[in-house]
Amino acid sequence: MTYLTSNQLKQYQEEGYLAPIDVLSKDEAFAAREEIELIEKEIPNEIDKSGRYNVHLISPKLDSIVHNSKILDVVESIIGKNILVCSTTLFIKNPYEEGFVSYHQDAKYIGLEPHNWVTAWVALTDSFEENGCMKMWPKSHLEIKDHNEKFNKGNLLTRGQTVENVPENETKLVELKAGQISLHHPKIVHGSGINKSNDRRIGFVIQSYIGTNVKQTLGKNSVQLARGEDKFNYHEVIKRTDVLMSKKNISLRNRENKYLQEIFYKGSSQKGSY
Ligand SMILES: O=C(O)CCC(=O)C(=O)O
Repeated sequence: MTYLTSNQLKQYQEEGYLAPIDVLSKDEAFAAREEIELIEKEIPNEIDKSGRYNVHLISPKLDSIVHNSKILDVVESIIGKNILVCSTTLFIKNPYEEGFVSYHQDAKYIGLEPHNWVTAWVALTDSFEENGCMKMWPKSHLEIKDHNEKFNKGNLLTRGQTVENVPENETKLVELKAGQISLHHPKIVHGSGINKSNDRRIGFVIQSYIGTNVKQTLGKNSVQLARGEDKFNYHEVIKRTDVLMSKKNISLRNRENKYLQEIFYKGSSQKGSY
């Protein structure tokens, strides 16, 4: 078992994030990338834009990452031993596209309360400054900040949620090798720039691992039990998959993604493309 050390836990609690943590081999990360690229080839547009959510429901390789015991060990150190996974997002930045992520706090719009949850960002390719790795504003997780909704071009967030005036000189790059993960707090301010390299940058984001005591306050999220037991039963439980792109799982994923769209656009008069 590789639970977090007390120093790592202290760093997460004080700074609001922790990285890098070794989880997958390079080959395992590459195999997951290949499965994503196979889905992109076989069912064009299925997993881009608003289809980028919950791909683990149709991809056995992503499913096995979500339920990876090394990730669950470190997650357990933060949220306790009863762990649900409530959804995942692929953040893919292709070379020469405009995709970026404005500075934001996940807890502002995800609806999961209380904040007994943590996000694991899994690098399926190397992720570094030139290809637009994440940037964290350390210690910004102590309070929720105001966000503007910009719906701006290239912004990979649904509504272009933006915390303004983030002091760039205080932010830290989260550079990861393929197979490593970072963990971030629901309230840390984070974002990322565009990919200026010649290859794709692929982050598979488990967003998020939640304690069984966490409710969805803005709508509905189904979950999978990742570890322990659920005595609260707040959410519908859905099955894991061991079949690639099955019709049944594609329609389950579509239903789950509809729920997510309702959460992400709740109270918004405008709809973006994500
Ligand atoms: O992948 C990125 O660049 C940003 C991801 C993000 O905002 C998140 O994981 O919450």
